[in-house]
Amino acid sequence: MPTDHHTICRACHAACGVIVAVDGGEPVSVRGNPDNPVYKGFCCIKGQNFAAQRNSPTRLLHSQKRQPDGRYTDIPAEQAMDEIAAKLAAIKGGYGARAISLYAGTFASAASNANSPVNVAFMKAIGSPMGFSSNTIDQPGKMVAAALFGRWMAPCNNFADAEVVMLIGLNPLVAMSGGVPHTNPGRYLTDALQKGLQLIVIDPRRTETARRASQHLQVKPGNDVALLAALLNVIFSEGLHDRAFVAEHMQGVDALREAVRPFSPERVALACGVDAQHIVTAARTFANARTGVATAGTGPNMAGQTTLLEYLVLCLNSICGRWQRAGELVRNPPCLGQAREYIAQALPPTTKYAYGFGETMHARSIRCSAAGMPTAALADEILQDDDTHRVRAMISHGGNPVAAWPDQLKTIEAMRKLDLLVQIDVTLSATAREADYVIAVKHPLEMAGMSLHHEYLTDYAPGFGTTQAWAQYTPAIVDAPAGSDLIEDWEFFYGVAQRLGVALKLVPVSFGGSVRVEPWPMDMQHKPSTEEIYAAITQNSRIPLARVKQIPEGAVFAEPPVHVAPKQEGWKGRLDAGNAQMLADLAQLLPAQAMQHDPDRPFRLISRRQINILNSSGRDMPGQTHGKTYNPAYMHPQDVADLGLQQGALVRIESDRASIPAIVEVDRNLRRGLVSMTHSWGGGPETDKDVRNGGSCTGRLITDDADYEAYTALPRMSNIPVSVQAL
Ligand SMILES: Nc1nc2c(c(=O)[nH]1)N[C@H]1C(S)=C(S)[C@@H](COP(=O)(O)OP(=O)(O)OC[C@H]3O[C@@H](n4cnc5c(=O)[nH]c(N)nc54)[C@H](O)[C@@H]3O)O[C@H]1N2
Ligand SMILES: Nc1nc2c(c(=O)[nH]1)N[C@H]1C(S)=C(S)[C@@H](COP(=O)(O)OP(=O)(O)OC[C@H]3O[C@@H](n4cnc5c(=O)[nH]c(N)nc54)[C@H](O)[C@@H]3O)O[C@H]1N2
Ligand code: SF4
Ligand SMILES: [Mo]
Repeated sequence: MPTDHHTICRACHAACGVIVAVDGGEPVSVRGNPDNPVYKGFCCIKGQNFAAQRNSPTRLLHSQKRQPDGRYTDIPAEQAMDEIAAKLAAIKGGYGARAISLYAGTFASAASNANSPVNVAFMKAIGSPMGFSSNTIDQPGKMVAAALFGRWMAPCNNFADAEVVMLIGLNPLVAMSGGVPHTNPGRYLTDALQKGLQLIVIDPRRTETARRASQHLQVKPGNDVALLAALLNVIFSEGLHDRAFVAEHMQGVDALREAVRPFSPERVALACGVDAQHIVTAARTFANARTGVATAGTGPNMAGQTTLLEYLVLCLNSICGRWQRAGELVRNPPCLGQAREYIAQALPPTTKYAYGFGETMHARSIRCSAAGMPTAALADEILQDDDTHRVRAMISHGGNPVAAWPDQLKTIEAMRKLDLLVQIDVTLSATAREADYVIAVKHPLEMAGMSLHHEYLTDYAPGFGTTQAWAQYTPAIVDAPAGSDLIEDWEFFYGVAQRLGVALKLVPVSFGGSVRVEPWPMDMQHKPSTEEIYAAITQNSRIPLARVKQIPEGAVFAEPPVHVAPKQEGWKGRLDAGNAQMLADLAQLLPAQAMQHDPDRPFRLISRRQINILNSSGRDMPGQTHGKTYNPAYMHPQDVADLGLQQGALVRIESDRASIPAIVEVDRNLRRGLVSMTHSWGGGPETDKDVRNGGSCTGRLITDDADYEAYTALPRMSNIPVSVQAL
């Protein structure tokens, strides 16, 4: 008879509280918990396959070592750590610690909250500044813009209180990421619409979310900065902004007003391919509501100017006063994160730490930004000719560079040039197939877990996070499979540090500043437990971990209620809407605005996500793919017909950088002239012949060193000019 256990799904960052049925020590199924007051029974198709992922025949049960002939053989984890430590010591001795890099991807933080703090401590202990993450190939402008703009010391209007929500290129009903609470977005959106929420969606595709919008601007991609400037222009010229908030808490607003003046709705409407009146209506709807929030997603962030885009989003929210004021209830304070004081006042910009500080990359002379080291420049750092300075080793932790980094061909070349590539993974992923060692790690169901990563979402940007203070802890639900040799991810970093003779100190996790812990020196003689790491990183939490542990199904920790305190006397901090660099970038935009149509590259490839797959994970799960083992190239039916093609046709999609094979599928919800595809499918070019059984990698179409953002090195990863030809 199966027994039910409460746990946290960690198949993505949403941390849903779910129920797993266990039979004979094996997880058999996962379902939502209808009694969960926040997730309300939610469990998406990926979550429903969480047990199947644990039991998957494609899962690695032993670490792997690549042999000279390219085959992989099992290697005991302890021996792998011995050999890797010896190689890292030699590289560090010969070329310095900077030659050793870390790349932390999606599952470095999603699988268990114990892992990231230890990998960060590891890099610090060996003395290498070359720690990278997927954050800088995502929406890095969010952090850079916040540093340039300043931060309100209380949350933005919560979704639960919002009269209007503006979503600029994000699709929460599929991504469970932001814009609508990730804790069951369909349900929250339905309830809010019933209560009268005005939903404005700006997206070239009539997405699942756009279909429920009060207003959908089906724009051409890549014009969102201009569109935001036009929205600001309308709001200023019609005097719809929150004058009192602007006067008391902002500076630079006159400069912003001047800078957006040339962006008339008519002019921008032409570039966006929408009706000018619709832009005016969107601006009025947003500004006239009493509460609300505007949020941008990956689509527009990847279309060229992530920082300027996010800066204007902050300007839009702020001139409309979309921040919580003194006396208001904070609905979603941290639980396992540190208690903090919310105050109705502005922290001034920290421009010095926005971009251009810290370690310099040889490639393109780009430096660290508030979003971290620029991942898109790491391949060049590995490939550079200067033999004494190049990066020679990389530990890739829970990410998949070959599938996810921009410029796949260069990435593969870089992976092959490394003296040492270690991939920490649960399966033989595309990057694992290039690695010298693959460290096989436990599945989340085999590890204790906390919902801390769901709290990080709240801190990510305005419009992210949920409506209640939710927290959950789960013990490991099952053991690792019999006969396996698996470790937790953090144990790898700890084990290698021990062998290198360096001491690890857990440093504050600073994702949006949610968790501040006292540095905690790890005992390097006697290995601490995961529980001790959890205790250390939650040492100043608002709700003691011990209390959260008492309620296995998780709970809302609303008591004592947290309110926003009034502005402190004499406080001078202001949000800066007049950053000179940002406004100069905006001025530059005008001449380039109407991007020329190129007859050789008549289509634009844009990004999207699919509900059943998370980036590159899950493509080997029959319960998730239901036989569709590729990522279609979605196009408007008329475009397909004009090319003389049909649904299911095999085509070559070519950019200025490279080409990929793909399978066409019609999508009536798209604008014409677009190809809409999910990313991170497919392997290298050698897998192209099997596109129907593995898909194709849009990252190969991206150039990482020609068209990139100056502050974060984020290349243009969406709105890529391409051609489409029958194959
Ligand atoms: N062209 C294009 N490229 C993109 C994007 C795009 O929209 N278009 N999006 C970008 C974005 S937003 C992001 S965040 C990045 C993502 O970039 P990455 O994080 O590098 O890519 P993922 O595919 O999420 O990699 C997850 C890896 O973790 C492994 N894994 C799965 N479960 C576990 C586990 O429990 N433990 C461990 N240790 N590993 C596990 C998977 O097998 C896989 O190898 O991609 C970016 N790349
Ligand atoms: N099921 C599932 N969930 C996921 C992921 C996944 O792979 N699968 N990935 C996770 C990750 S890593 C992230 S970062 C989040 C991302 O979450 P989101 O940012 O919500 O990602 P998408 O669902 O791809 O939505 C991007 C939207 O931008 C639109 N778009 C493309 N180009 C433009 C443009 O130039 N302008 C405008 N206005 N819109 C444009 C696309 O049509 C698409 O609808 O999702 C996370 N959640
Ligand atoms: S949204 Fe994410 S956490 Fe929730 S069930 Fe789906 S995969 Fe799991
Ligand atoms: Mo992402």
